[in-house]
Amino acid sequence: GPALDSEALRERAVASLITARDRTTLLTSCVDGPELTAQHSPLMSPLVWDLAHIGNQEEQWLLRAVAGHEAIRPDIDTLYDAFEHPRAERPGLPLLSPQEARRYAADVRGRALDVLEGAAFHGTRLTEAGFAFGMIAQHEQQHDETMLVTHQLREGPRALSAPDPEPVPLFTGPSEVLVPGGPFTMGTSDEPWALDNERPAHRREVPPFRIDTTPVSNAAYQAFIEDGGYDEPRWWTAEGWAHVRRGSLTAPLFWRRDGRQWLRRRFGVTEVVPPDEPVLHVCWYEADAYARWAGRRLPTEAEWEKAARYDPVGDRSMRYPWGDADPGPEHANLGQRHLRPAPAGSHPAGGSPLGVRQLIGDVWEWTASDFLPYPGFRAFPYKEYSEVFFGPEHKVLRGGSFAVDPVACRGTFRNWDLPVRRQIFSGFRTARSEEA
Ligand code: AVJ
Ligand code: FE
Repeated sequence: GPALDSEALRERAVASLITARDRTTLLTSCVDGPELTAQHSPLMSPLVWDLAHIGNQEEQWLLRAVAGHEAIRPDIDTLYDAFEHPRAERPGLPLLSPQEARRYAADVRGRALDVLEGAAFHGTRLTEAGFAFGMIAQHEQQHDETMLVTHQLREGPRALSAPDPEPVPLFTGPSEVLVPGGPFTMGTSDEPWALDNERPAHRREVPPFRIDTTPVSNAAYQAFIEDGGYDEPRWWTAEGWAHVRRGSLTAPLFWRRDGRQWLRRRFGVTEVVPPDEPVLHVCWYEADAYARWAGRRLPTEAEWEKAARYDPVGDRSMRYPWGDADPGPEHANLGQRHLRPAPAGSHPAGGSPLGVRQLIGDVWEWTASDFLPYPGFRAFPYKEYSEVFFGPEHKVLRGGSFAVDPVACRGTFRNWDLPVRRQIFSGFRTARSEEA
């Protein structure tokens, strides 16, 4: 891992907190008050809930747990406890108003920066290497992505805009890459801000397999639709087929057929589905069915991570596909710089040593795997971050989307969700076992 001294870590913590708050401010100031308190979908919280929850988590971890401060607002903790109130219930709670929520989050932030200035970065596990600060910056960025999902679900005119990614020539390289079999190191024990579920580093045996060079594109997914993929039970698991029938699914979320072409609504603007862009807003069942139709399968989580981190020359696991350097714009489409994934085949500089592209950024990639603890897992700093979600009901997503900030994205980073979810920025790539 990177050996940063405590001053560099402190600077990184300050910068990460500021970047996160700038984004939170953008996402909660580009619509007016009633839109912040409205519920745009029963799947999501009102934006003003996310805002105060961000402040409340920061208060609990940086002010109370790290610095031992008294609670500023002990009365609001249960309102912003995600386990007390499911999302659908949140608009009915006596939430802070947008103005109160902004003031509260800003008040907490001012005190947190004071704590950060004087914090010893060695000492308790929570402050070692500034972990608690990195955890809270990642938490805010994760809610910023959640708020961006809410913006995508919101009806009404465009509120956000960003330049489109650079166009690239149609990708004509090999469609898949052979990853040699053998053990590799999965997870990490030395990335300072890695979350509990990414730990510890351990060896995994992975048989040889082939994986798509790029994420599956809209054009490829459309071929599955046009071939009657949604009408053919044989491509679907039993649960997936029941889900497709129940919900009358015929295409990714936000798609609409218009004669011979498909349109999609993206952040308040309708456009023709761009053929070269990675497919977005598919659930695990759709990804799994497409893969079967294509004569392939989803990669396991271990396969995905080996494709993303394994350097066959050095026989070691790297932080990212391109090496150990932090992500730059040349490597990956991250950080909501754009409001869409980059075309399939973009970012050759972010490719792996074996030539797999776009593993980081663009779209979250569904894997075949259930969300399970690594051998030697220890919940830290609280069971409700990861441990309570382990089990077969959640599938793992890897790699991060265009809406993920670099602080919350690593070759080891694990996301998870229910197999029916598709409002998230989810796509996939496929794989197949290499015959011995
Ligand atoms: C890791 C994205 C599944 O949003 O539920 C936010 C992150 N945990 N607050 C989620 C999280 C607590 C989590 N995911
Ligand atoms: Fe949260």
